[in-house]
Amino acid sequence: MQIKFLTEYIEKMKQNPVKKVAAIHDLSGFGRSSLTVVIPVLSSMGFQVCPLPTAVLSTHSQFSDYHFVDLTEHLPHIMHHWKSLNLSFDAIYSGFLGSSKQIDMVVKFIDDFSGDDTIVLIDPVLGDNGKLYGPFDQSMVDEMRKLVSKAHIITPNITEVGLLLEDDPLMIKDTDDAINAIHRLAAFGPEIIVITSVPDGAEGKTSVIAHNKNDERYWKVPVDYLPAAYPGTGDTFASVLLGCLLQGDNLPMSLDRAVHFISHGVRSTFGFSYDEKEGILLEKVLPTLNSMVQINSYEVLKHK
Ligand code: PXL
Repeated sequence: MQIKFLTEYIEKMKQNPVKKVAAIHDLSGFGRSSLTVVIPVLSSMGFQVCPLPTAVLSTHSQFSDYHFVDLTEHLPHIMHHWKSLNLSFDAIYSGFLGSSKQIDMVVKFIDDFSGDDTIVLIDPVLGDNGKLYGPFDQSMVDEMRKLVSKAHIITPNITEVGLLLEDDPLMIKDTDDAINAIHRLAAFGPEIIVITSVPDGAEGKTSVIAHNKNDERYWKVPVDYLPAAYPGTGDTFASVLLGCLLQGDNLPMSLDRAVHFISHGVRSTFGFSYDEKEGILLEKVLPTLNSMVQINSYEVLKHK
């Protein structure tokens, strides 16, 4: 009986010994964002990352004069080849897209490459600090709402929430504003909404606020704020969050691990006078990703 079980187990493992994540993001050669953080984070958490690159850039768009190669026309060919290989993924995870035309392609990707248990995480990358990112225009915002409605989980920052809701990109000033925004975003359909960089009433704090429609609970993870803005931390945060969920952690533990990993990365970098545009010193903190959680700060919020 046990031998039969083990044989069946090994047979099953052979089909998918390592979970696969389709990562639909750009490849920026310098500056630690998108695929250059998504791949190391998820690989070191034990997952195979299969990149579907949306654009190739010399650097992310916070540098000036970057070179941008839009890969929109190549996406259908890559998808066609992957389909012929009968691929499916344990997670489909999108971030920065090369053009608004790619949204319909990513919607099709989700329909074509999801299995029964596939997690769909959409990071609706649109902007930060109250502004759209340089390469985008309003069509990206309008199309992004479609993609958000296909997600199980979304991870917007406060600017992206304002843009998605056609509201002031600086509308979220505290936890209550974030909860109100979550009510409005829930109408788009995602089960789990995670809002990052929410200002916290407490002096010198910032929070992640999250809601799970299924159990109707709200979570808050506060962390000390440092006066620095490192591009790519949203990508790192969403990657760690996804990795924790794929490893089987519950939502608040996953939020805790992701928030405190970023905080550790920011502190490790802030101590040097390092050019913020280059991102956090990910390589210094990556090995801590799989160590036991040392700091916990999640709170459950009482809410009607
Ligand atoms: O981290 C978001 C991001 C991803 N990719 C590119 C970016 C940015 C933010 O600036 O420019 C190319």
